[in-house]
Parts: sequence; C-alpha cells; structure tokens
Amino acid sequence: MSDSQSDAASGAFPPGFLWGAATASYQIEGAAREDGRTPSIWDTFSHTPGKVLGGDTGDVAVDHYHRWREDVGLMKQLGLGAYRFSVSWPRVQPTGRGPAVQRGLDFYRRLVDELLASGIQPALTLYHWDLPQELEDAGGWPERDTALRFADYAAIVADALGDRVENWITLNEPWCSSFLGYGSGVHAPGRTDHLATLRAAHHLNLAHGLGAQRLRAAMPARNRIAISLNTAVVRPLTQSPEDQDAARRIDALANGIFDGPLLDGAYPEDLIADTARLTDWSFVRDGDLAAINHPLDALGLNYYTPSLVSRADDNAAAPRADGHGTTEHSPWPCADDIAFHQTPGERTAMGWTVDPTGLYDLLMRYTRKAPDLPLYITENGAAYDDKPDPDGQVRDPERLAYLRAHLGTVRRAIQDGADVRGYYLWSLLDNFEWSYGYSKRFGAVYVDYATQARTIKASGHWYAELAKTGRLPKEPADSMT
Ligand code: IFM
Repeated sequence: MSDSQSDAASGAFPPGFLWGAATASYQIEGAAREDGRTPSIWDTFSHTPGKVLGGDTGDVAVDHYHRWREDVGLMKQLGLGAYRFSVSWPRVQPTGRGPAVQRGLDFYRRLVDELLASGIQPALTLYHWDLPQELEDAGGWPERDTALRFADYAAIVADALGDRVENWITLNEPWCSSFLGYGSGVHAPGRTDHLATLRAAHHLNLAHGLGAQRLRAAMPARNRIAISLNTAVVRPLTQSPEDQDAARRIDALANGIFDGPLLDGAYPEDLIADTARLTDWSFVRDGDLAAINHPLDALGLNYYTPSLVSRADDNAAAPRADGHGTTEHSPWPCADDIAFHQTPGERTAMGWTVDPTGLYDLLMRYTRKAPDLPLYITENGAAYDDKPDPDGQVRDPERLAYLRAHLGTVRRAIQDGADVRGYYLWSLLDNFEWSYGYSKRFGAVYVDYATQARTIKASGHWYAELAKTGRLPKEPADSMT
C-alpha cells in the first residue's frame, strides 16, 4: 500500500492534496467593454435575443474585474490552497491577433500576485470559451488558423505570467466548445453543423498541442501543463448489443475524440469509422497528431453526472435531452439513432442526476489509461435553488450532501490506486451559467446579483473545514445546516 492509499484508508486525504475552487472569465468578470477588451463569441451570443434565458449577459456578471481583491479575501476565508481561473483572450489580445494589451495582462498579474501573497496557488486556464469574435468571423474553431492564433496567445500569456503561475491548463472542456458551440448550437457561437463540429474538435486539440509547445518553450521547467476534459461516463441502458454499441459510439464522440490524440497520438479507429459518412478526416494534417500528443504533466477531469444511452428503435423518437438542454439539433454527429435517458436518482437544479459512482469510474478509467499521469478534478459541484434565510445565512444541505458523496468516492479512488492530487469545486461564486444565465447557482459563495453582496454558503463553510483538516468532516461545519 502506498502512503496515499494508507492515508485514504484512514479517512484522510493525502498530505499536500490541493483544495481549490474554480471560475471562468466570462462567467464572473463583467467589465465587458473596459480597458480595451473586445467582444468574444459569448458577448455576441448572449446579446442575441433568445439565446440565453432571461436575456442575461456577462456584461457585469459578478463584477469580479473590480471586486477581485474581495474575492481573494473570500478564498482565504475558505482556506483554499488553489484557485483555478481563466484568462479572457479578448481582454489580453483584443480581436485574437497582434500585440497584447498591457492593461489586460496587468489585471491578471495583480490577481496572481494577491493569490500568491495569500498562499493560494493560481491555476490558469487559457481558454474557457470566450473566443474573440473576430476569430469566429474568420471561421472560428472549424478553421485551422484559430489553432495557430491560440498558440500565439498562449505564448503571450506565458511570457507575462509564466514566472509566477506554475499550473497551466490550455483548454477547458473542448467537447463543449465544439459539440455545443458548433453542433447543437446551445453555446456560442450557436452554429449547427456536424462537419464543423468535428473540424472544431480537431482544431481545439491542435490548439492544445501547439499551445503546450509554446508554453513549454516560454516557461520554467517546473511549471505544469494540463488540459481539462469533461470526459463522459457513458453507460448503456441495457446490456443488449445494440445499447452497448450506442454507449461505445458516444464514448468515442465524447472521450476518444480528445483523449485518443492527447494520450495515444491517434484518433480511435471506431470514431473514424462511425463518422465516415460525414468526413474522411482529411483536415488532420501530417504532424498534427504528434503535436497534440505533446507530453502532459497532469490531466484535469471535470465531472457532474453520467450519461445513459440506448439505441433508439425509431430515429424520430430519439430524445435530444442529454444534460445540455433539450435541443432541436443534436450535438452528436452521426448519432441520430441514439437516445439519451435520465439516469435514476435525485437531480440537481440543472436536472443532472446525482451519481458519485460516475466520478469513481472516471478516475479509475484514467488511472488505467494513463497510469503515470497525476489527475486533478478541475471541476465538480452542483446547482441548487439557493436563497438566503431571514437571518441572511444561505443553507444549502443538498450541495453539502453532493460534495460529501463525491469527495467520498474520490477518497475511495485514491485508496484503489488513483493518483488524484487535487479537487477544484465548481464554483467559487454563483455566476453566469451560460445559456441558463443567472438562473443556476453553483457557488460556494452566494451572490446577490442586485447588490453584488457575497455570502459564504453553509457548504462553503463545510468545504473550509475540509480544506483545513484534509478529512471529510463528520458533521456540518456549524449549526447553519
Ligand atoms: O459552468 C460550467 C463551466 O463553465 C464548465 N463546466 C460545467 C459548469 C457547469 O455547467
């Protein structure tokens, strides 16, 4: 038994386990038109009537651009060891080309310095979905040039912050950028073209690889480079060969399309065969796969809920609801005959089933697939309809139970050999939940959107206790729950 396995067996997380929280630029910053920032695809999308619930936009969000110092203070109160944030590409390189804007970079430098002074490790994500609109106008992720532009942008940020940020994540959830952005169209830029979806996925992979090369060249060797994937845990509805094949196909489209080139240096053969009627994949050029296969220092996994699929008898009847909204257009290319089902059990406010076994399965899957790669859970959490009580406290027992259950399975996975080094709660603050606007609250900290007042929720106090002791607290942190 390794040291970390025996720690886990004794109820504790391994020493040095990183307790973090995560956010993303467009979801929290606001200040959409300040200091030279130009519009991203999410500015355009959210300002298009009918795209985001209630017509919400990220114009103000939770005003983190101005309240960042207060927010670092909240992180200190939560006892966080790490904070994962993303850089807004159009804030530091407006329009996605050309020189950097110093004021934009200065914002992140101040934030990082404050984190370091507070003993909180920064973990920087380069791309969490806010593509400069001008790059989308030039074709967006389906076009190869966007990957080259990303590599230049990565070098700019590495030059500015590589001396003080040690944890780097190239992309967040490239599946969402490609399949929701270009397939179902429920995310920006809102296109519904399955060939564009697959091209976007490849160019996001290429962006990761080229970006990782540039980061490596520009930064001290101690810095770690990772990517955050929202790998799906895909389960067949029944054990019939048809349902098992449906699960295999969705697995290839959700996972193999990213972890194949990243970890094995190739797209899975079944993915190529399953999508042959749409494309011959000739947009993959010589040298691309080697670039994407650039060595990683860690793998980030984001987990919320598993997927349950079956082969639909009647194509027209295949439900579209797959956890990302019920949409007119499926995000999944060449999979119109596959149906998605609600997994049984309690659901969060997103309608996502609470199933911590999926997180265990995910961690063990990548332990088997990439045994030498440290794993980080770069997102996990739940939305609930939180409201302050008359005494001003925010009691969120469902989220607390969700976190406790999921962290219990993380501990079990460590005990069973998974090299999990840290956990980032999604999210630090309530924020702009993409096409759901401000209607879904994921934060450990409640935000009153009218006043921007912040209140640590009961689950946040509980998490602080966990971060302090490295053990799952037996009882809620205080009488609030
Ligand atoms: O809010 C998002 C985040 O931006 C990416 N991962 C999933 C979260 C919850 O939907």
